[in-house]
Amino acid sequence: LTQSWQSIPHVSHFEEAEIAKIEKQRKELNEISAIKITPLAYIIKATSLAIEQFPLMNSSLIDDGKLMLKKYINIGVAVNTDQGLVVPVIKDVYNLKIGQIAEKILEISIKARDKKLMKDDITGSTFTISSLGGIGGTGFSPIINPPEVGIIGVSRAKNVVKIENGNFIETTILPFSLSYDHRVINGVDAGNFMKFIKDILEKGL
Ligand code: CAO
Repeated sequence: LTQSWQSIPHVSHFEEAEIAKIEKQRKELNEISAIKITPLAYIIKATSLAIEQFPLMNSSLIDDGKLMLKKYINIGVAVNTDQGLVVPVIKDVYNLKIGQIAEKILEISIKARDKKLMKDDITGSTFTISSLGGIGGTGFSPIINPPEVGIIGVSRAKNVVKIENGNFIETTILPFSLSYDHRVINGVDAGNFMKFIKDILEKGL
């Protein structure tokens, strides 16, 4: 992380999504699901859909200054353990449904906390997500996980009241951020990528 921070010009972009629709769906799913589905499953799915549209986000800058674009989407998920932070990987996220992603989150976090992660579990990520949503916070700037070029940080959703057509309506707002390598990603691409994720989360999955 020190090397990442010292060698990659990081820029952070902050966004918010109104997630009332997916929160409703998540609560309904949780009533019939054997495992708990958290907002993170939706964010992982939305990110994989956005990466497909913004392939630069799924690239690596290699030594001779060339970019390697990957055709697979593997999402690293930062997991907090007694021993510190580890980043197991959920592979081929693009093909997984929300329930399957939730199962994978549970599986990797149990393995991480039981110190049972194997080499294959922690290698091959193409983009990382760090969620502090279970704890709190309104936004943070995560450090890029090299050789990736972007990382999303998820903060805690909160219920707010908005005014729509003169009426007060309760809704839920999720703050999330992107740190990106400014040698590879420009601000407009980052803004469009985040807007794409916001739109997916707002429309529902
Ligand atoms: N907004 C509101 N509530 C949220 C939320 C969000 N963005 N994200 C999670 N929650 C809720 C969950 O729904 C759950 O609620 P209930 O207890 O009522 O069911 C609770 O918070 C706890 O969620 P969780 O943290 O156990 O589950 P998760 O899927 O969100 O995250 C994991 C799993 C493994 C990523 C997480 O436990 C973890 O380790 N996070 C720390 C990562 C970290 O250290 N990042 C910093 C790295 S430095 O960049």
